[in-house]
Amino acid sequence: MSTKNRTLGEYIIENQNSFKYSSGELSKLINAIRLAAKVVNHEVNKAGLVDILGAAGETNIQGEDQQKLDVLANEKFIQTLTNREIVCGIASEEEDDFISINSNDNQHQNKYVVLIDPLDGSSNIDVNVSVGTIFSIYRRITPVGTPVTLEDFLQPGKNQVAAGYVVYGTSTMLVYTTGDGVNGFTLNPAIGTFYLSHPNMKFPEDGRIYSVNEGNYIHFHQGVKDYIKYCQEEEGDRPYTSRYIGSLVSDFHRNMIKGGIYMYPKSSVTEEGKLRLLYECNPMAFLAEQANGLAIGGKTRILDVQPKELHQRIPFFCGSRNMVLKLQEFLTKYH
Ligand code: P6P
Repeated sequence: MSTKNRTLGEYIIENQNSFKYSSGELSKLINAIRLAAKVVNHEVNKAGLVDILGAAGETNIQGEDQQKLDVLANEKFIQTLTNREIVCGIASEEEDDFISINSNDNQHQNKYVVLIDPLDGSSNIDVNVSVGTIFSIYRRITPVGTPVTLEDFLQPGKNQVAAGYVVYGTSTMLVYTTGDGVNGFTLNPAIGTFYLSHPNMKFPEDGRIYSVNEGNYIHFHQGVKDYIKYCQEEEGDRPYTSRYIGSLVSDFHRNMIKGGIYMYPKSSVTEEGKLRLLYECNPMAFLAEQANGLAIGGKTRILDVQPKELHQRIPFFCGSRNMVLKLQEFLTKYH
């Protein structure tokens, strides 16, 4: 079947058998995420029209003001995944602890756990800048038929069976991998259908865009400072262009299409960095490597890191292979 005009539903069915664990459950899981993405997209697109903006009056475990859309997106994804009885557990940026899913008749028989950042970049909501949803999927490691445990969520990123994001931008896209490359699907809002618009997405090996919050420059470690100065020097194809949206999904998506590097380093203020390993860095790192890019926490490959707690943070550098390798040269100079 030609890839032209293929819908996400058709793509999932056609590729179900190529997935080594194909039992249909993962397909149902991706379909559930597709539905939740459409519901959240509808709310995000009308956010300015109804009184849904502004903080919901509560703070999450990160100590961040929860925007009402954060709360809504979190509820929609949890509700959709729970109702379809496909997962045995869910962890979310917006939930202090993981949620064990067990309906009366299936007694923990499902084998996947999902970790989500339901609305990343939510501080951009009130200023009408793109935001995104990030998801990460693992097979549980404790026995099926028993309640899910924290161990099922604290797996290294290399164990992921699928990962992806939804970017609610000038158009809404669902971009995901099941370990066999990265494909992007664009929503036609008129009919509520995602179409394959970006087959086999790849990071260009080189890029000329660097994405970092330079307002934190004075707090960065010397290797990061030296790399930023390297990007700004006049030599060869430099100086590069600085582009920073403040929304990981949007910066990542642009860099994957055009080439570039995204950096959220640790600093003297945020000693572990800001981004969360389990539901931000690991899924984006899986996508990056599936798209011929790289993702490191400094000297280490993100996907090799053994998590210790649900909401742990990690420094994050991700994007075009040769840009990440050049940065790593600067980082290792001081360690
Ligand atoms: P800062 C959004 O809160 C987020 O987690 C990422 O999406 C984004 O890249 C980063 O934090 C922005 O953080 O400190 O630069 O505002």
